[in-house]
Amino acid sequence: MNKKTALITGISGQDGAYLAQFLLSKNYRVIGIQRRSARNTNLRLERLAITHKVIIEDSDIKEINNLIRIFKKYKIHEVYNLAAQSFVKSSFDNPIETTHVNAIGTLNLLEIIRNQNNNIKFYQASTSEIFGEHGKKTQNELTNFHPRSAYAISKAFSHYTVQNYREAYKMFAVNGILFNHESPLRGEEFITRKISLGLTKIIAGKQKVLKLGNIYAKRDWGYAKDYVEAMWKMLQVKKPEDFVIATGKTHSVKEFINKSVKILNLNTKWIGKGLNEQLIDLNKKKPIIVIDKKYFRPAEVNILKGDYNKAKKILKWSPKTNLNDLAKIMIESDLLYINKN
Ligand code: NAP
Ligand code: G4F
Repeated sequence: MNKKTALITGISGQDGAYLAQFLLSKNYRVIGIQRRSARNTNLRLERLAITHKVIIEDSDIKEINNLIRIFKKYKIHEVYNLAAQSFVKSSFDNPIETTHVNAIGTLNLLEIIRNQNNNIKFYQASTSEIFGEHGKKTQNELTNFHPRSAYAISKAFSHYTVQNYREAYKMFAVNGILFNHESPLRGEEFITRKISLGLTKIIAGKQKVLKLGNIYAKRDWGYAKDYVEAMWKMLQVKKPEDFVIATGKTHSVKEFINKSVKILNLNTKWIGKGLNEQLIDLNKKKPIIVIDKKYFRPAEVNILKGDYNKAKKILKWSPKTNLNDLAKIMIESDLLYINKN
C-alpha cells in the first residue's frame, strides 16, 4: 500500500477530528486512538461525517502496553499526539491525572518510537500556556517559559522531552506551540464556545444567564481548521523544528463577547464593576451575563499574543480567519446546533 499512515491520539477532540478530516483529504490512512467511555465520544467525527473513514483503536494514552500493541499492528509514518487533559481550569483540581496524561502519555509514545522505529515522525501538541507570566509583548519560539498551572507544567515537560529525544536520538520530533484555537467543535467548557453556545441558548429561551470568570484575560484566538494544516506542515519539512502557530492579534474575553453580541443583534449595555459587572439585555431589562468567582483561576495567564513569523517563513503558513469571522462561524453553527439538541 502506498498510502501514508498517520496515528492520531485524541482523535475524538476538536483538533483530532479536524486533523483526521484534513489527513483523509491528503489520502492518508488515519488511525485514531480513543479511550473507552460510557458516553459517545465519536460526536465530532460524526459531525464531520468521517467516522467510517478512520480506524479506531481503543487505548488510554497512559497504558503503554496497549500502545505498544497498536504500534506493532500498523506500519505508522506519522504520529500526532493530541490526547490531553486540555482544560486548564480542571488541572488545578486534578493536577496528578493531568500530569499522568499530558506528560507521561507523551513519554510513553516517544519511548515506543525510540525502541520500535525511530523513523516515525512525531508531532507534539505543545501550547502557548507554557509562556504563562512571560513579561513580553509577543511570544515566539525563543521566549522563556513561566507556566502557571499543572496543565502548563505538564505540557512544558512534554515540550522539553520532545526536544531532548530530537537531540539525543536524532528523532524527527517537533513541538507545535499553538495559541488558542476555536471552532464549532470546541469543547463547551472553553470560553469562546461557552459564549457562542450560551448567548444562542439565551436567545432561544433555553438558558437564562451566562456566568463567567475573568473577562479581562486576553488571548490570541485562531480557527482550529487553519491550525491543523500547520501541524501537518511541520512534519513535511526537511529539518525537525518547533513552531509557534498564532494570529499575532490579542483580544479580551469581553471583546469577544461584544463581537458576539453585535453578530446576534442584541441590544445590550455593560454596567457595574468587578464581581458586580453585568451585561444587560436592554429590551428585556435583565442581565444576560454575570460574573461568578467560581470561574476564576488560582493563577491566571493574563495575556497571550503569538509571533508566528518563523512558521510564515519556513512552513509558508499564515492564519486565514480573523476573530470576527471565527465568532460568526461559531454562532451560526450554534444557532443550528441548539435547535437539534
Ligand atoms: P480536546 O478537544 O480536549 O481533546 C482532547 C482529546 O484527548 C480528546 O479526544 C480526549 O478523549 C483525549 N484524551 C484525554 N485524556 C486521554 C487519555 N488519558 N487517553 C487517551 N486520550 C485522552 O482538545 P483540543 O482542543 O482538540 O486540543 C488538542 C491538543 O492540543 C491537546 O493536547 C491540547 O492540550 C493541545 N492544545 C490545544 C489548544 C487549543 O486552543 N485548542 C492550544 C494549544 C494546545 P475523550 O474524548 O475521551 O475525552
Ligand atoms: O477558553 P479557556 O478555558 O482557554 P485557556 O485556559 O486559554 O486554554 C486553552 O488554550 C490553551 C492555549 O493557550 C490550550 F493549551 C488549552 O488546552 C486550552 O485549549 O480560557 C481562556 C481565558 C482564560 O483566561 C480564562 O480565565 O478565558 C478566561 N475565562 C473567563 N471566564 C474563562 C471563563 N474561561 C472559561 N473556560 N470559562 C469561563 O467562564
